Amino acid sequence: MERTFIAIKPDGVQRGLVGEIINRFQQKGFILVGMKFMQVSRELAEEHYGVHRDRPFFNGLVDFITSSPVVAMVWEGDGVVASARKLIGATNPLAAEPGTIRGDFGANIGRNIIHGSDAVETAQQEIALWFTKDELITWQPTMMPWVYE
Ligand code: D4T
Repeated sequence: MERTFIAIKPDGVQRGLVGEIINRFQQKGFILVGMKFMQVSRELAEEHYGVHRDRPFFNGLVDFITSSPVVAMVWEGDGVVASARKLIGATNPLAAEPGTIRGDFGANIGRNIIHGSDAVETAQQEIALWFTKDELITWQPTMMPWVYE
């Protein structure tokens, strides 16, 4: 089944939104397969956001992601990559729909609470960057027949 990489950014952790965010993914029916609370190194942050290296906000973004702990997670489910992006909402929280995580809790693009992989291939790269294989657990929640036909 498909997997995606999700990170609750320093602002989401500092604002006490960890439980709320995990709840939304659980209630949707996705399966948690990996999770860790971590202080991100500059090296990891620069690699994760490498695609933005030449953008004006890059240094500020790396400063922000390394400024305070994050919760890194891997979630599994049919279509989880695209669906997680919908649960998260638009990059700019001011444009994100109410009902999405950013729409409900954010007010600034530089403090947008959560990251989610933008494509299946990116998800595979990000999962490999943030997690070792033995940190991911393949398991079958007993609720599965009640979520999937
Ligand atoms: P992430 O990658 O954090 O999930 O965000 P998105 O996938 O929704 O958006 P992105 O890659 O375009 O941006 C990465 C990250 O940079 C911050 N950012 C972005 C910023 O501070 N200023 C900006 O102008 C942009 C475009 C927010 C998210």
